[in-house]
Amino acid sequence: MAVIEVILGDITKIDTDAIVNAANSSLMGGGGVDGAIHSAAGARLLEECIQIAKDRYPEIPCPTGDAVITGAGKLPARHVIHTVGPVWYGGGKGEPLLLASCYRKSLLLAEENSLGSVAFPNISTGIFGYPKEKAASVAIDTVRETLPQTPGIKRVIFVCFDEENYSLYCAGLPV
Ligand code: AR6
Repeated sequence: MAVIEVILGDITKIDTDAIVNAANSSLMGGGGVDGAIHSAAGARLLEECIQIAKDRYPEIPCPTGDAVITGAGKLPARHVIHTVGPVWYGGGKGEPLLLASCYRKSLLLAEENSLGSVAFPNISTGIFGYPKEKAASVAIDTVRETLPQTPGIKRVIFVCFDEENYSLYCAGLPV
C-alpha cells in the first residue's frame, strides 16, 4: 500500500516521478501553480502541451476533470500530469465529481506510465475558487479510493502552498 504524505511547500521543487499541474483546458499555461510550473520547467513544457493540443484538435486539449502527461523540462520531477479542475459555481454544477475525476485520472495515468510517486497541489482551490475544506475531503477520499487500483504507485504527496490547506490535510490524514 502506498504512503500518503502532506507537506507545506512549492511543488516545482519536488523530486517525484510526476507532479500534477492545476492547468486549464487550453493547456497553454496560466497563473498560480500552472504559471510557476511552466516558468520553472522552461519552454520545452509548453512545446509539449502545444503538441498535445495540435494532436487533439478540434477537440478541447484537456476537458475539465481529465488529465494528460508530458515530460517535466528543467523541473526535478520526471513528468508533469496536467489536469483541469472545476471552477467553483456553488457546488451544484458537478464540481465534486469533476474534482474527484482530476485526482483519479491523474493517478490512473501515472499507473499507466509506470510512475511510482506522484505529488499533487490543492487543485481548484486558488483561482478556481473551490472551498478548501470541501476540496481537501474530495482529494483525500478520492486518492484513498483509487490507490487500490494503482499498485505501482508507492508514494503520494499532497503539496500545500498555504497554512490553511496544510492544516486541513494534516487533520484529514491522521498519522
Ligand atoms: N506549489 C504548490 N502549490 C501552489 C503553488 C506552488 N508553486 N502556487 C500556487 N499553489 P491555482 P486552480 C497553490 O490558482 O484554482 C491557472 O491560471 C495555490 O495556493 O494555481 O486550480 C490555471 O491556468 C492553490 O492552493 O489553481 C487555471 O486557469 C492551488 O495551488 C487556473 O489557474 C491551486 O491554485 C486553475 O485554478
